[in-house]
Amino acid sequence: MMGSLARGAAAVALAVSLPLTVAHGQSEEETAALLMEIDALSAMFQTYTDFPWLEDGEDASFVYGDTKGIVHHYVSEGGRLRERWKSFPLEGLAKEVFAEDLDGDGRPEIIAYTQKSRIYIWETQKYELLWESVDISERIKVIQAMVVADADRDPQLELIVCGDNKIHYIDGVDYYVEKAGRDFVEPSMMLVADVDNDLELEIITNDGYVIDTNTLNIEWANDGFGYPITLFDLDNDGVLEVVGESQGALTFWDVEERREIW
Ligand SMILES: [Ca+2]
Ligand SMILES: [Ca+2]
Ligand SMILES: [Ca+2]
Ligand SMILES: [Ca+2]
Repeated sequence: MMGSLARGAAAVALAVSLPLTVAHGQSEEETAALLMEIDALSAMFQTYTDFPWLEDGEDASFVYGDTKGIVHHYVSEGGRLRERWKSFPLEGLAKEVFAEDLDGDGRPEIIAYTQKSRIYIWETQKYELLWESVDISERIKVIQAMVVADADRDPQLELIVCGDNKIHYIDGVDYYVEKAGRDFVEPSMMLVADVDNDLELEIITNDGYVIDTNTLNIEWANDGFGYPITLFDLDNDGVLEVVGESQGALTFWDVEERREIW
């Protein structure tokens, strides 16, 4: 019973982490075949993200970083995959890729960071490089994890970076470090959500910390949430629980009540 719940929840977690955009008007078989193809790719590449913008005629769109340090943007038209763009070889292999609208014009930018702590941002009309973090890479030697979210009081998205074991906010429009925390954390994955129902967002690091998004101080800590982590409202009370996997089993934490609930 435990096993089937764990599998079900894992499927939910996977669906949450891969919100594919598939257009209407395709046959079910075409869609199924395409999804299988994309699933195979997403399983192969850790550095994979859905691209939440479709041009006319496109059924699906995603971005991945390959094992040679090149980022690719693939689209599917009529059930066929086509590479729309690829980057130059990055300084280091991409550790993670994101597609988020940083400048608020409706169209996502492609964001990648590498094992050599270099961050790249491209716009996606002409794929011009908007930023390469040469200065910040001199200051931050190792980027452990990144998440893109609007976590502070300015209306734009921030790049929330754990670099050299401290949380940093990098402005998503002007690309400077606007805030840095002092508490030591060591995540390989982070999430941003209101997990304690105080109407303020928290940063959740998979190594077990819940961090205030204003002060960047640790609010609560446990021995670790596991890896990967995701969010799921298990008890259906409208507040997300933190879900983490360790050694094949899922654990759910209610951060509001500061306890494990499953
Ligand atoms: Ca944009
Ligand atoms: Ca913001
Ligand atoms: Ca909160
Ligand atoms: Ca809940």
